[in-house]
Amino acid sequence: MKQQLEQIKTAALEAIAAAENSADCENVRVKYLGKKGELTAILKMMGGLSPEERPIMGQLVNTAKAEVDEALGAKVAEMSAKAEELKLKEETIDITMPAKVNKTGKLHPLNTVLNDMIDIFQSMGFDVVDGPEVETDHYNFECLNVPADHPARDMQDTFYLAENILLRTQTSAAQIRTMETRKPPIRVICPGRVFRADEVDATHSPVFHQIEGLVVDKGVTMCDLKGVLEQFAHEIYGPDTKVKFRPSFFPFTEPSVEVDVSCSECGGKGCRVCKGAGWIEILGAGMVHPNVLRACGIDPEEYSGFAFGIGLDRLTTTRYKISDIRLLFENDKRFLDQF
Ligand code: 2NM
Repeated sequence: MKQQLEQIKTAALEAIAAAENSADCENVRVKYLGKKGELTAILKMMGGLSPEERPIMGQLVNTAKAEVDEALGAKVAEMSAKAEELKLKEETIDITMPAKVNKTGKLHPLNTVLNDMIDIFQSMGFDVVDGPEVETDHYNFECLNVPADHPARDMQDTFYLAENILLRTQTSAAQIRTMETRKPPIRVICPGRVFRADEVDATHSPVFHQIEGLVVDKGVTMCDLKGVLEQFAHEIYGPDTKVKFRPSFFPFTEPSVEVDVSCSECGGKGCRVCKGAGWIEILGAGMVHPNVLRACGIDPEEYSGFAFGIGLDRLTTTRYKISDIRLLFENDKRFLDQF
């Protein structure tokens, strides 16, 4: 029996030495130390021994069990230490690796110019209002005194989505909605995207941006229009900038004007930027047509107003000397990174 015990112990210790993972260790434990294990079995066999032999044998079995148990514990500890070491190795951080650079975003040049414009007009008491890009024929044309046979209403010039539903060709529709919902005095600007069925080239895009302004109150005159636009031109182009009104025509204003500013590049002498004219056309404006006021429920006998429309894209390309409007919409990072 002693010999048998020695054999079992040796086999157990060998199995422990050969164990490669925790499952192997567990198998060894069950096989030798478990309830039905070999060392446990030997204890049970001791019933056949004499009373003198029994305690001696009992002692031997217990010592063997303790030895195996200890060897197993040591093996398990060794394996978990190894696993820990491996894990640490795998998770080592290479502090010599180049750092990840956080790329910070910045404003698109159109938004930089727009924010400047908003600052200027807000400082003169204008609110910024918004409106839908998909509009009805009613708000985009009817209320603006644009007659049914006007060429702007043609399919060739306007993107129609359905009968009487279109992509707004100007942000005036938002101003009409403002006049319907607010009572004078009204002072608003409406910046936003507008759409026209234009061929794309260096100066035209079917999607572009406008900032339209509107003031309605008692006793508003063309002098107020000129004062506001002069202030705007001085802030954008410098305090020596001159502003010139030329007669023009828009269905929604009467009288209507095109507004030129003296060329900020040459001061009015004539250069490449102003094509020798000394003046640069920057916007259209006028006194709101009585029919437009009436369409919005405002009595033209009591109130008057002025309105203007500025092309944001042109303002941006001239400010940054961008040669092609398409660059503003392609969003090539190499282009945008320059601003
Ligand atoms: C322009 C030129 C002239 C304009 C008119 C209106 C409204 F809604 F009051 F009738 N908003 N904007 C207007 C006037 C726009 O763009 C070149």
